[in-house]
Amino acid sequence: MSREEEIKKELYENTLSGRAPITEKLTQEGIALGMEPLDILFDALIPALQEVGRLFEVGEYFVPEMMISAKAMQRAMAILQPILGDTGVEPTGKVLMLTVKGDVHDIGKNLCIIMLEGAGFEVIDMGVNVSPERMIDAVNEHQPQLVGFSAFLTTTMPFFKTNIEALEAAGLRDKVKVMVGGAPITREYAMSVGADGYGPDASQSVRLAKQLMADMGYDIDPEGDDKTKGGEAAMRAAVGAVENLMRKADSEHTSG
Ligand code: B12
Repeated sequence: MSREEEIKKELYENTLSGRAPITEKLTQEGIALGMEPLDILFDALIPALQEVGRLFEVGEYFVPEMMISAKAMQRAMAILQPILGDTGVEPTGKVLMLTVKGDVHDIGKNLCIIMLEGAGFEVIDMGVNVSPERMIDAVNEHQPQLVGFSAFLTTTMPFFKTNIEALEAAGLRDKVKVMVGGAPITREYAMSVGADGYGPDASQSVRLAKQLMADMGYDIDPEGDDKTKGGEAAMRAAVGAVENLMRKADSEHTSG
C-alpha cells in the first residue's frame, strides 16, 4: 500500500476514534506529499464521519464520542480549508464572527466560518463568550463589512440586541451589516432585535453574507459560487456531514 493510501486509512481510523492531533499530523503529511485535498476530504474524513453517525444510531457511540470525532475532523479541515478556499482572487468581503457573552457553543459558528472562508470571505473569528466591548474594539480594528453573532441559549440571545445597541452607541451601526444565528434563533427574533439578516445553517450563512454585501452595493452575485472553483461545494459536503452529526447529538443533550 502506498503512503498516500495508508494516510487515508489512518485518517479514517483516527477521525473515527477522535484523535485530533493525529488527524492534524496526517493531513499535513498528506498535503506535503502532494495529495489532493478533495481526496482527503471525500475518501477519508467524510466517510469516517458517516460511520460515526451510523455508530451513534446503533447505540455504540454517544454524544461525547461524536463530539470528539467531529473535533478531530475539524482539525483536519482547518488545514484543508485554506487550500480549498485559495481562489487566487480578492476576498469577497470581511466578516467578524463571534459567539455572544455568556455562551460557549461554537460548533455552529465554526461551521459557518468554514463555509464563509470556502466562499472567499476573510473571517476574523473572535471565539466564544465575547463581550460587546471587545466586539466594538474588534470592529474598529478590523473594519469588517459584516458582523455575525451566534447564540445557542435563550439566556444569551438578548446579547444580539445589546451588541447592536453597542454598535449604535459607538457610531458603527451604519458601517456594518449584522447577521445572526444559532439553535434557538428564529427569523422573527432576529428581525425584532434589529439584525439585518438571519441564517439557519452554514450554507445559508454564505448566501446571506453575499446578499448583505450586494445590498451594500458590492458587485456580488448571492447565488454564484464560481470564484471558488469547487472548493465551496466540497466545504458544503464536509460541513453538511458535521452538521448532521451534531444534530443527532441534540436528542441526547437535554441536561439544560
Ligand atoms: C453541543 C452542545 C453543547 C456543547 C457545546 C460545545 C461547543 N464547543 O460548541 C456543550 C456540552 C459545551 C454545551 C453546553 C451547554 N448547553 Co448545549 N447544546 C449542544 C447541542 C447538542 C448542539 C449544538 C451544536 O453545536 N449544534 C451543531 C450545529 C450544526 O447546529 P446549529 O444550531 O444548527 O448551527 C447552525 C445554525 O444555528 C447556524 N448558525 C449558528 N451560528 C450562526 C451565526 C450566524 C451569523 C449565522 C448566519 C448562522 C449561524 O449555522 C450553524 C451551522 O449550520 C445543542 C442542541 C441544539 N439543538 O443545537 C445544545 C443546546 C444549545 N444546549 C443547551 C444547554 C441548555 C446547554 C447548557 C446550559 C447545559 C448545562 N446545563 O450546562 C450548557 C451551556 C454552556 C454555555 N454557557 O454556553 C440547550 C439550550 C436551550 C435553550 N433554549 O437555551 C440546547 C438547545 C440543548 C437542549 N435541547 O436543551 N452544549
